[in-house]
Amino acid sequence: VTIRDIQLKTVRQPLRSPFKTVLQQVDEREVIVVSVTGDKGHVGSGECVAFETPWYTEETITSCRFVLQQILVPLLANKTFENPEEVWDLFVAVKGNRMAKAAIEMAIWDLFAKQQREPLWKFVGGSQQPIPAGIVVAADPLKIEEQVALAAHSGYRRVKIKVHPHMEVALLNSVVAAYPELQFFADANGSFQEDSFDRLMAFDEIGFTLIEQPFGERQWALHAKAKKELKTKICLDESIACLEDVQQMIDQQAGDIVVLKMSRLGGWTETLKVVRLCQTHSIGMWVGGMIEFGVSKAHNLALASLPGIVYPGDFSASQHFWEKDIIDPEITVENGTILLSTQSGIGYRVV
Ligand code: OSB
Ligand code: MG
Repeated sequence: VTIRDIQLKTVRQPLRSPFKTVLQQVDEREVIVVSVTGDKGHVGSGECVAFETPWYTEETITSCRFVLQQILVPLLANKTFENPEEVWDLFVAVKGNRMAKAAIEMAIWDLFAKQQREPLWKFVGGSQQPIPAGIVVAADPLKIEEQVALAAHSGYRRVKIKVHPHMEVALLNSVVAAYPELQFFADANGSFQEDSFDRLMAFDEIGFTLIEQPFGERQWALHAKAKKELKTKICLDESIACLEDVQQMIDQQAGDIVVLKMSRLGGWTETLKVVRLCQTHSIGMWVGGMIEFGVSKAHNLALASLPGIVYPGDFSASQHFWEKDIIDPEITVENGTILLSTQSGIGYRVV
């Protein structure tokens, strides 16, 4: 594939309802949609999902726009690639900035799949179909019961609840106990600390399938202690920003499960390396969300089709966050699952 043209387009939309975590409240979302045209006229799409400020990752949508426009687009101009992994090799010249790199790298993977007239999920070796859906409850404690009820009513079978050390265990207990047919995850976004370890122990009896990122992203020793002392599986999200972080988790026995965020890892090439490493070490995986639009979701659905992705990811319907998604058709959840598209590439038209 020879790169003929790269376009960046900013998309901005309010969320249908605020997304509240201990770290930040998100009311509105801005992303950059990357379109890469190849020499045969196919167009691959990627989506840069960095936030407006560095509350979740170090990169911001503004830093990504700069790196994309000034560094990555010129670097790729008129380049020819035999396979999409070569893009990552070219990117070693640029330090860090993985979210910016991911957006354009993923567009090129889509382009390769389209030139081969193959759905992206098959192109990357995926087979699982349909994809189990999962929804996130990120709201005031008073609204948790109502939102879980709504999720269950809408057919979701996996619900992730945002938690923090000061949350009432009794409330969480009653919610989880009320829906024995649902799988519950807890996501702490690093809100626990050494002095709240006993609070974490109190969460162990609730019946969560896993607890995601209890401690800070560099807290390997605390996570290892949690893995040792809790029955509930420990899952790392923010800690996993590159392949070496996964190796660190394995070496230190700091977690049981990895959340895959292709945007944070730098795109498909690095993510596929992480998947292989996790499979070798029997580490469970699932695909995390970024309150993103359909282009990013479509890539993530392809990722979720790979063997080894054994837990349901952050896959809600387009209309959960958005009045109108940027893909056609929109993503819909049927019987708690999402069907993969049989069209080539990401399988959705970008509108
Ligand atoms: O920690 O998983 C997280 C959204 C934005 C930033 C961080 C996280 C999240 C989510 C996923 O929890 C929400 C989604 O897109 O479904
Ligand atoms: Mg998380």
